[in-house]
Amino acid sequence: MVKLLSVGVLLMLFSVPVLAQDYEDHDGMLMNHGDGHLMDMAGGMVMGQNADTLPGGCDRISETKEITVHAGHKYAEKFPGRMFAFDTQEFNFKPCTKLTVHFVNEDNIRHQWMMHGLPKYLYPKGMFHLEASGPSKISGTLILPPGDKTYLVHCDIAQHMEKGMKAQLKVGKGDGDLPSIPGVTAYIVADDYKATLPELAIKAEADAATAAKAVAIAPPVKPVVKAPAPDDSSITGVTVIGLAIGLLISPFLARKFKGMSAAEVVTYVFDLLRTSFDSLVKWLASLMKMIMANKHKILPKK
Ligand SMILES: [Cu+2]
Repeated sequence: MVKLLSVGVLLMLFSVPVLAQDYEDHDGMLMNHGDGHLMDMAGGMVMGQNADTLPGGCDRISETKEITVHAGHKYAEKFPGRMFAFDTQEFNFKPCTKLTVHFVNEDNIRHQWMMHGLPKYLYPKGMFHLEASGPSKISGTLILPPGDKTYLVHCDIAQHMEKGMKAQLKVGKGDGDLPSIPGVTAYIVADDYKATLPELAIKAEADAATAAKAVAIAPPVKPVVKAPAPDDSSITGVTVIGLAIGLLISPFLARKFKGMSAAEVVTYVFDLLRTSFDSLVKWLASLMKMIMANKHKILPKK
């Protein structure tokens, strides 16, 4: 009898988590924080809610649509190598559609349905964002802008997008496709799941053997005659002198350039260079003259 009772208690204990798996509905519990930001204490959040302001360029709401998007690990099973996904990877709506999204998170972790690239004057940070912790449902409404554009929709939790929770929403004809949308566009980093691991290992070994053979067959490469290395000591000397001069004149330059624009500084530097070049030429000319004069003086004596 005690045995039976304990089995009953155990069964009840195990059934509690199963019963608790019901989806929490955030929609009735959300508090409005203004600016289209709604939140509740259970981890539900809506940002960029806009049910009544028309985006610029929309004369009226063209259509009113409602969609339900599911999110969870199980939707990624058909995409090899992915961990999370939405149940839909591509959405298409007419410009100026009033869209209500019911977002159902089916995992025991946090997921988001985050849309980017919306006009920032209407949507804070250009985003419309639904977020739900654990198995739950949350809903939000926005009005899509006019024009043909493709919007990124993803889950922004670290690595969830890279692991597959990524979609695109095309308004009108869209303006192209985004990469790495599971089942829609090619992955930027493609994985190969056609071969099994032992097959891949054999292939890698064969590749390595071929490469080794190619190296053995290739004629010996003539050693390239190296040009004599420039005298390092002279470079060091010049560098040291340059550094010393730089250090000496930098306080003067800093004072000189204070309050000058970049263009003015450049003009000043070029002017300075030109003046120093001129005086260098003059100095060389006079030096030459002096030498020549000396030559003339010396030559007759020889
Ligand atoms: Cu996620």
